[in-house]
Amino acid sequence: MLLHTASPPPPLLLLLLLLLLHCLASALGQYELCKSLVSTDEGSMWEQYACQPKPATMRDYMRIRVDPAGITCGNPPERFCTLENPYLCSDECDASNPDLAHPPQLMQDRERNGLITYWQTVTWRRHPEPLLANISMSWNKSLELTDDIQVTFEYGRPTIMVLDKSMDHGRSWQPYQFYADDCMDAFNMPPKRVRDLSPANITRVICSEQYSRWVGSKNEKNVKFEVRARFAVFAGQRLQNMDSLYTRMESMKGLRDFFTFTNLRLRLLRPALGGTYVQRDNLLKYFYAISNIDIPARCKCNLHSSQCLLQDGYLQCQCEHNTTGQDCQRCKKGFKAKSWKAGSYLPAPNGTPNSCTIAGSPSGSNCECYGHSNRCSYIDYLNIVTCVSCKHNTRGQNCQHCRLGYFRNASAELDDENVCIECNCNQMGSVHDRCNATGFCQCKDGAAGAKCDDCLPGYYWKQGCYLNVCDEEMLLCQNGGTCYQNQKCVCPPEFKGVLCQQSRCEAGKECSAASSPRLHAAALLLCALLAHALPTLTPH
Ligand SMILES: *[C@@H]1O[C@H](CO)[C@@H](O)[C@H](O)[C@H]1NC(C)=O
Ligand SMILES: *[C@@H]1O[C@H](CO)[C@@H](O)[C@H](O)[C@H]1NC(C)=O
Ligand SMILES: *[C@@H]1O[C@H](CO)[C@@H](O)[C@H](O)[C@H]1NC(C)=O
Ligand SMILES: *[C@@H]1O[C@H](CO)[C@@H](O)[C@H](O)[C@H]1NC(C)=O
Ligand SMILES: *[C@@H]1O[C@H](CO)[C@@H](O)[C@H](O)[C@H]1NC(C)=O
Ligand SMILES: *[C@@H]1O[C@H](CO)[C@@H](O)[C@H](O)[C@H]1NC(C)=O
Ligand SMILES: [Ca+2]
Repeated sequence: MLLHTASPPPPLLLLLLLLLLHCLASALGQYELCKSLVSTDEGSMWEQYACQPKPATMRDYMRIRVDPAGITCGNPPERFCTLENPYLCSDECDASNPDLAHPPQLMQDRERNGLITYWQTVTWRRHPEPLLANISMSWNKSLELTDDIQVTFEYGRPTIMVLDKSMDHGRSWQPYQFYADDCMDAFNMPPKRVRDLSPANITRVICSEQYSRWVGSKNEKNVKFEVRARFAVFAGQRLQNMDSLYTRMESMKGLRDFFTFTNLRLRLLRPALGGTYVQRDNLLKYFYAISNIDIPARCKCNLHSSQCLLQDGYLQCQCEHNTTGQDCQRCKKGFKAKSWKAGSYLPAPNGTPNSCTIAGSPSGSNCECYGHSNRCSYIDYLNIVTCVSCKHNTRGQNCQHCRLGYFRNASAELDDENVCIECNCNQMGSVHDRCNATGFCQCKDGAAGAKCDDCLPGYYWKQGCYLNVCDEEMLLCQNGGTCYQNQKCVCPPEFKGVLCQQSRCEAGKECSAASSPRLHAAALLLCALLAHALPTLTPH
């Protein structure tokens, strides 16, 4: 590709190289080349660049789903009218007749010969119950918008609608933009246009009235989600300064994510009315019909791939830079000398590839550290190479073990930043702060549970586990005593002992007069007897 056979002085060579690269980049469009073979005095070598796939029409790859069941018209067949001429009710929808059916796939087909094909819902015959429909689009792939989303409505645009997006394959959703003919009324949001947004709040979710007002069903069919206008805030009106946009993508938190999605969803909440109110005597003119959904986007490959191909029915980045994964979001096996990083748009024009490096390459020094260390050192007297300052709570020659006090997450890869989980042993209940390979701590006597923060039966917790002094089964407090938190019996005044088993009068001492009257009497009797016996026992 780039061949330099002569040998000009190095700075000039570098300059020429940069110049050529710049020409190449502008000829191809920016970031379209992941690498090129450069020949130097020492032989040819690959140069690596940040790269991304070309934008594509993602309509061709989307899976579309319409809810609720039965919202698509034609089963049973029905008639519908038009807003402009409500008494012209000649159109018919019949799911069983291919010429009269309006199934969801007509939102993503390629229309030929100017013939418009569209998905259509049932009419609003159940008015005033709302006419609701969801259109969910999924790709099973992270994508980045490159231009406006455009949804084409036949027979009028909805008066209320929400565009949602998901970045995690539909597990969680967030609103992308609200659309209404009256934003305050529909969503309690002030109406905004993208041009009202400043660079700092360009990722704000707004409610737009621009695409929901009635202008006639033929005059304006499109509802847009403006991407171009948002790009223009940084790149200029004609997007002539894309470098500036790419710089922002790197520096402004949330900007790239704003354009990223795996799923989209249109929530249609109220159809076009053709005026301000619903005419109850002709509900057959209210319905939704969509002929096309355009989604210009590119595969998100983290700047590690310039190609994204359909494989086994799904889009897949063709990863370079020794990365792998659907989005090139991991280093390939054996290339984990340092942590994975996305490529960077900076510095312009070619960016930084942030390639994964082979265990054995100079920066890896023949020592795999699973991405937990960037440095290795050679220990002379042991004749080994070892990773230095393992991070992420790892240790060992290859950072392949967890530090004491941590254990390995068995379901995480060894190069995962979170592979080591803190043992979290309870200080009071455990012998020490280390745990075994499944996270179990070593408990002191009486303690239990994986973290030793619990007690065995027969023990109570008080900054550690102690044997029960009393309980409700074996170690009952006696003589009316009550057991306080398994720690002690609270005895009535005249008893003592651990279980209140001992009378305070026993052994004849400390028997106060106020104690038990019955005992008191017995004691008196004993004294009397003794007094009586005393003279006879006394030796004369
Ligand atoms: C559309 O999706 C939203 C969010 O999941 C859900 O609450 C709503 O019930 C759905 N509407 C229909 C008509 O299926
Ligand atoms: C998504 O795509 C991946 C391959 O890229 C495939 O393994 C997986 O099964 C797909 N998921 C779904 C839900 O289809
Ligand atoms: C965006 O910021 C500008 C000025 O910084 C402000 O005038 C405008 O109201 C903000 N827009 C939104 C939607 O908050
Ligand atoms: C990726 O690994 C291959 C060997 O499999 C090597 O030839 C190539 O130079 C590596 N690329 C980068 C960017 O490190
Ligand atoms: C262990 O790793 C898996 C895979 O990365 C992750 O889903 C899980 O949450 C991790 N478990 C814990 C306890 O961190
Ligand atoms: C860790 O200790 C627990 C409880 O003693 C035990 O069930 C488990 O098998 C141990 N795990 C390993 C890997 O030794
Ligand atoms: Ca169509």
